[in-house]
Amino acid sequence: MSASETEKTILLTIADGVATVTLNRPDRLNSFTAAMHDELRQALAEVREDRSVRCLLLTGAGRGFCAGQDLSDRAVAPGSKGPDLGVSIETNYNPLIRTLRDLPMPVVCAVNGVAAGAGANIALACDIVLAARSASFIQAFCKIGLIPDSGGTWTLPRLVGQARAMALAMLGDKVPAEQAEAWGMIWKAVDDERLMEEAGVLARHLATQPTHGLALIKRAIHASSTNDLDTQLDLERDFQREAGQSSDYREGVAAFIEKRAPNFEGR
Ligand code: T3D
Repeated sequence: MSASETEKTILLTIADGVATVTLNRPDRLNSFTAAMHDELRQALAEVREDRSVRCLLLTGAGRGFCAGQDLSDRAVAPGSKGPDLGVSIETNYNPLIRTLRDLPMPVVCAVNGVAAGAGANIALACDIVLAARSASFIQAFCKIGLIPDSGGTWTLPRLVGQARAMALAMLGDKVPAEQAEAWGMIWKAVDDERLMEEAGVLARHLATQPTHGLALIKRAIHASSTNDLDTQLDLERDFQREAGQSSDYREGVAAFIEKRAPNFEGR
């Protein structure tokens, strides 16, 4: 890593249609400062603007994925009037979760180590989550008198059910990667040394697929969380109509009929 890279709190590389964003404060387990939020916001704006990018891969540098908010980034002295955390959530964490969710492409998360507090819920907000076997997920908020944010109170019960979500949020217990997989919290736990290779293969595969169709799948699955069946059936009709107008749909059908591999352009 070059000297300038060690100073950046966010690293962004783009290759083969995949933007890789690395949280880069390894000595603080990639916990978020205000500056890191700013850099991540800029990086994600760049990803969104770059038409060559068809998949985002999010990971962390060093032994942790992300330990949530950097608890030393602001003064919280006993007896003092606390900071307005609502401002922090409104300015930084909520827009981040909305950006990951609204990005019109698959977002893969490679959880390379512990994911705690907002770090856990940022990972769980991604579309496909792989985790190193040694990684873990901790809803650490309750240990400092806070509540799960970054969508945690919405995402967690939907992924693991209310009983587990409630206990995890109130106890702050560590969920090892294999347990997270068994509970359906994440897609897959993989051997530590294979994590980045496997995540890279997955991200590069997704970047060759019908991106517009995948973006519609993402929106439809998210919408299902709040829609009733009738509303969802109408949404599927509308999205399928839109997908059917894409050149990737025409290419997919042509490739099937001609018994060849499709060449999707993401349009
Ligand atoms: O505040 C707002 O803006 C509202 C939003 C809040 C969102 C949140 O995320 S609140 C929750 C914040 N996060 C936490 O409470 C987690 C705190 N960290 C931990 O509980 C532990 O570090 C872990 C369980 C994640 C990992 O434990 P371990 O034993 O593997 O590592 P460690 O030794 O605790 O941490 C390594 C270093 O990173 C250590 O520094 P040192 O002693 O080597 O100089 C530690 O202080 C530092 N570190 C870890 N997490 C944070 C942190 N420094 C600042 N903030 C952190 N969140």
